[in-house]
Amino acid sequence: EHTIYLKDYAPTPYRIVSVDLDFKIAPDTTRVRAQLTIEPREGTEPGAPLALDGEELKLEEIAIDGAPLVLSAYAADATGLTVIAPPARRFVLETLVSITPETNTKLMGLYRSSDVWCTQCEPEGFRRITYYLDRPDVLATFKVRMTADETLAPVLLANGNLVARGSLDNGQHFAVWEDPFPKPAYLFALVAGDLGSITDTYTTGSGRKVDLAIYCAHGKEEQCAWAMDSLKRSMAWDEKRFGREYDLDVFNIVAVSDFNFGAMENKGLNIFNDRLVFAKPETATDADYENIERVIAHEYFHNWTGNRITCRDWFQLCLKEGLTVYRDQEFTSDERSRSVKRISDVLTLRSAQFPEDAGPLAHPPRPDQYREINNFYTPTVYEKGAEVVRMLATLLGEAGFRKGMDLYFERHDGEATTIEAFLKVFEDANEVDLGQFKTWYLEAGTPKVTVSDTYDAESQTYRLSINQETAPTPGQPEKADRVIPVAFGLIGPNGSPMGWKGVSGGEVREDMIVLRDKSAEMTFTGVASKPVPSLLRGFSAPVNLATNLTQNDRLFLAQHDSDPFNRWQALQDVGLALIVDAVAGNEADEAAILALSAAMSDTLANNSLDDAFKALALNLPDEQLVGRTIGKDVDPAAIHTARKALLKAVFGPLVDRMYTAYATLASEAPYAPTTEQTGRRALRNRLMALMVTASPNGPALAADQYRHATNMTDRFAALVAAGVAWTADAAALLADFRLRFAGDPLVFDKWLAVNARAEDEGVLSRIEIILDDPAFPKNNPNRLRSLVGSFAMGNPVQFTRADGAGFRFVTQFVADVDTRNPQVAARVLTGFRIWPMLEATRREAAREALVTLKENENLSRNTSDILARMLG
Ligand code: B3K
Ligand code: ZN
Repeated sequence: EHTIYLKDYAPTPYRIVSVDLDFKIAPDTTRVRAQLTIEPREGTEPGAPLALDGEELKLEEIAIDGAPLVLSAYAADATGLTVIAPPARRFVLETLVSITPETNTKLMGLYRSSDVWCTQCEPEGFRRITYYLDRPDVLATFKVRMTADETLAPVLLANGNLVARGSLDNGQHFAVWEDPFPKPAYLFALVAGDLGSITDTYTTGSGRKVDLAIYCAHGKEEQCAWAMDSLKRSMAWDEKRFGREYDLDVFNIVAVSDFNFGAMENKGLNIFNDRLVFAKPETATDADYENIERVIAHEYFHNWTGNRITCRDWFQLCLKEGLTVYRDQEFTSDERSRSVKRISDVLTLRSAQFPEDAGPLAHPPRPDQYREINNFYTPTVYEKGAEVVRMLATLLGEAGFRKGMDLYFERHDGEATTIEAFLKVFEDANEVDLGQFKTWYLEAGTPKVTVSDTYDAESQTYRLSINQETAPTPGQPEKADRVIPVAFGLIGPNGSPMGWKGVSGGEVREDMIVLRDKSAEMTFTGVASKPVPSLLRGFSAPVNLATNLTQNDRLFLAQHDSDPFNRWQALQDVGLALIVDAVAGNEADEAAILALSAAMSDTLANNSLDDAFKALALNLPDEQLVGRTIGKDVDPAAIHTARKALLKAVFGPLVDRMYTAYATLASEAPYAPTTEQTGRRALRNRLMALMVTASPNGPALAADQYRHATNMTDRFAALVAAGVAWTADAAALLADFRLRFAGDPLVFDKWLAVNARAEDEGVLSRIEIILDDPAFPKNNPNRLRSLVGSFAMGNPVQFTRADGAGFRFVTQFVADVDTRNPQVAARVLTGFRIWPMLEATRREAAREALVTLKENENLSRNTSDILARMLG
């Protein structure tokens, strides 16, 4: 069995000091000549074998220091090349291999996307380009020469700075790029093709002038302006907030149409999925604009957290990913609204990471074993990784956190390092012990924090009892107690913050309880009247919170809490309790429903709240959250019905008010992706969606908005509302949408996603018809994920149909796609992670579909790894 363990980590016996690559790029076959300057590390046994990684390479020549190797001096197989007894000194290993990018449907290594040659190397793609020590702790400088036909590939790009270019005979030309910063092979990149571009410049604080360019398919140049604007703001922000400047003279971004992931932070040459670059008001939504801004920032921030300081091994992936997500979250918070960003991030965490943590694929942010590293680019490594960094910042305070970060850059620049080294800089800079904190990195699972309170009027004492519990996860039956920062406040009967004289029984800072033990009993003295506690403000830790608060307490918080996150949370909690109750078949708590309706009405009317906040507040928790709260024997259809009924009960009485607000929020201003406009559209479209459910006139309103919209945000919001609810005109609107934007693949993705999310019974057969169309692009990850990924992850009722048809459709799709692109297949399959929680009929149907898939003997390592863990 091919399992890799963290405990087995050892440095390679040889170092690669520098790399000289010569690419002869041509249709069908590309030849790569590599000259690797290699030396034994200290302590390496003289003549110890040198084992290089290599996959799908055809070796044509091999030499050491210019002398060809005899056959008995090396061995090559499907996974690599071994030089049996290399010199016990520095030497140059030269290989010539041929590769075929045109047949590379895995999209790892060098491949072709719409005629452009491009690369994706993280994590293990470089070994599909040449023989190499393809692991992140081998850092070398790279010089890259590329030759190609001048007409087919007028643009030739690689990492670093351009040092030479020129014309050759036979219509060929060449370019030479040099990257002075030693880097691991996963950051290597190359692009060759016929591309358009936009350019700009940025001058760093210390006066370095950086040439910026975004390359794209011809005709899309104007759609790159927002990405460029986002890039310049990101560069300025990293200087201001973290003191980090850019370090090369050029920064290039290339947008390609076929890409397994969102984007890639290759040194000086970021390669992007084009959906995260292109934007214009007619075809991109506000959410698209925000996403582009976020990902451009994220990849740029990797230049310091990922590239200058990289990971020692792939177990440390969250060292760069969690930290960089934290940094991009902070960027968006500073550029836009901090509280709105926090709520959206928590929504993402709860919908993407919490289910992972609660299911068969649960793993710690820093795993200690893997079979296929591609399966660990997960919400846990990314989003939970960011939460862990955020907790550090919360516990140390902004200044203490910054001191640690400064030390991190100072101490580890140029290194491939570990989570231990990361924690150590915060310990050293702040003189604290983070030994217990480290548990967050090492253990999977979402802790449950339970709080209850009592008040004694006579002695004016208030008691809070708090405890933590983390359920077992696969391979981790025992859980240690964690350090949990619980930001909090007490609110008095008049709605104002309330103080106390003394507190004992726990670690309480001004506005934060730090729970370190299994439980704590805190006594606050001098508390004049019974307060309502506001707990876990700003979602100060990634936990599930259970309290003894009544529905009235929550409604009180929704009105009075000074923490916007908890105001939002309080409303959600009231709704959650009502849905859970309804699913359990309990009689409806009419008083609470009325009160929630009134609170929603107040929220809508409140002039001190901004529109984006209201858009998030005027909602009920999503169905999957309800399912997880119920926890076992879940019936997604029953949840769907209960939630819809509650939406009607809460928002039905408000339809007139909502319509008035909807009309008032209309705007004639020309589209701009500003925070103000975005918030306004978000609220207006939220109201429209609510009316589709809660008012008989809603469907007509959506259709009307669809037809008259002047930007994609409004048009798409109407399409989603109609399409998901599958209103009477949904099919007509979808048909119009498809025709209106025929020829724009990114808009086609939107169309696919709405089709996939329709909640009616007919959805599955419609998806099958779309997929079976011979013209459907069966190898493009964006198309596949928009259709089948959206179905498996975003249509819980139809995916989990009791007859098992949804499950079977997805496993059959996975088996088919797996033969061409294992990464896409494995990712779609993770949609099954909720199966153990389902009620018996659905659970059995899911299990059967998975077991049938397992009978397939040719599954990729990616898919069989997910499948094996899924079945436990
Ligand atoms: N580091 C890349 C992810 C590459 C994924 C490979 N399966 C993008 C990012 O997180 O910035
Ligand atoms: Zn990243």
